[in-house]
Amino acid sequence: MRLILLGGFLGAGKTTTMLAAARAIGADGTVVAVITNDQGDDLVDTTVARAGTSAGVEVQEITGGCFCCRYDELHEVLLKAAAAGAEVVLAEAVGSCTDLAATVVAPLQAQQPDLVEVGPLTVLVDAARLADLGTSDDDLGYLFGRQLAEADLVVLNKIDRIDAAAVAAATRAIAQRVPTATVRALSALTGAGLSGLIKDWGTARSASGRPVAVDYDRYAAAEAALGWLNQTWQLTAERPFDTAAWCRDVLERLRAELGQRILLGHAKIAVRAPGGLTKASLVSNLEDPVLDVTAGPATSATAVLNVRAAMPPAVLELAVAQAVLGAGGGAVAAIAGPARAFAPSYPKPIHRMGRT
Ligand SMILES: Nc1nc2c(ncn2[C@@H]2O[C@H](COP(=O)(O)OP(=O)(O)OP(=O)(O)O)[C@@H](O)[C@H]2O)c(=O)[nH]1
Ligand SMILES: [Mg+2]
Repeated sequence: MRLILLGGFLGAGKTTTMLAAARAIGADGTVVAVITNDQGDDLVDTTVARAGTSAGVEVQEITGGCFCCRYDELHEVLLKAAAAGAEVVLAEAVGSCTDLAATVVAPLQAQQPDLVEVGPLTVLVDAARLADLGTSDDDLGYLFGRQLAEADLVVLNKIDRIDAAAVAAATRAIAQRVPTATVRALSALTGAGLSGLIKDWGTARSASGRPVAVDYDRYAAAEAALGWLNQTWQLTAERPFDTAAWCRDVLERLRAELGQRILLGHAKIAVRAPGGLTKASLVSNLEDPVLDVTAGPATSATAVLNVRAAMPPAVLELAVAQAVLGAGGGAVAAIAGPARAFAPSYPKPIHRMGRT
C-alpha cells in the first residue's frame, strides 16, 4: 500500500488535490483511501470528502490533533485501509503542521515497512502565500518555511489563477529556496498538472532522510497564534433560502469582521440540506469567498463551519457568531451548536526520527 502525505499551509488546496487525485487514481479500479485530519472535530473536509469522492473511495478522519501527535491513530487507520484492500492512501495533514518527515514519514518507514511504502512528502503552496507568509519573518512565516524545507515534492497549486510568467517565477523562487525538492505546478481545480503529479507519486520514494531542524518553540508559537473554531449551526427559514448566497454572506461578513490586519488561514462552510451539499471557502482577507459546491434552496439545513485565523479563539468565536447571525437578511434563523474554539497546543509528536 502506497501512502502519499500531503502537507502545506491552510487553504493551499490539500483536500481539493487529494479528492481530485483519488478520483483519477481510482478510475482504473485501483482501490484508494483518503484520510482527513484536524486539530478539532466536525470537519468540513470530511463532509466534502464523503460527498465528493466516487463510490469505492474510503474516507477516514483523524481528529483532535495532527498525524504526528496522533501517530497511533494514523497507524490504526492505515491498518483499516489495508484490511479494506486499499492500494493507495492519500492523507492530508493539518495545515499548521510541519516536521512530518521526522515525525510521520521516518517512523512509518522504520516501524511499518511491511504495511506502507511512503511516497514523496508532498507540500502544496498557494502562490498568493509565497508573497505574504513566504516573505514574512514572524512565527507563521517560519512555520511556512519549515513546511517547504522538508518537502520531497513542492506543488505550486492554483496555477489557473496566475499567468505563465508568474508560474515560472514562483517555480524558480521555490526551487531556489528548496533546492532539495522537486517542484511541480498544478491546478487541482482544472486538473492541469495532476497526471504528472500522480506519476511522481507512483515512482519516487520519500527521501525521509530529509528531516530539517525545527525550532519547536517557534513552531508552537506560530500554531498558538492561530485561533481555531469548529462549530455546527442549525439553519431554518420559513421560505426556501439560497444556501450558496447564505455561505457567501457569512464569509463576506467574517472578512469584514477580521479586517485586513488579521491573517486569515482558512474559513470554510459546508451546508448539508435535503437537496444536497453546498460548500464555500475563504482563504485570505484579500480574496473573495469561493463557492466550491452548490445545491438548491432549502428551508432547513446544517452548517458546519471551520475557521482558522490569527486571533484569540474566544474573539474568533464571537466574530463567527456575528457573521452567522447577521447573514441571510433576517430570513434564516441560526441556532448554534457547541463551539470548539481553541488555539492548537504545543506539538508533542509521539516519535521524532531522522538525521537531525
Ligand atoms: N482557483 C483554484 N482554487 C483552488 C485550487 N485548489 C484549491 N482551490 C480552492 O482553495 C480553497 C481551499 O481548498 P482546500 O482544498 O480546502 O484547501 P486545504 O489545503 O485542504 O485547506 P485546509 O484543510 O483548511 O488547510 C477552496 O475554495 C478550493 O476550491 C486550484 O487549483 N485553483
Ligand atoms: Mg483540507
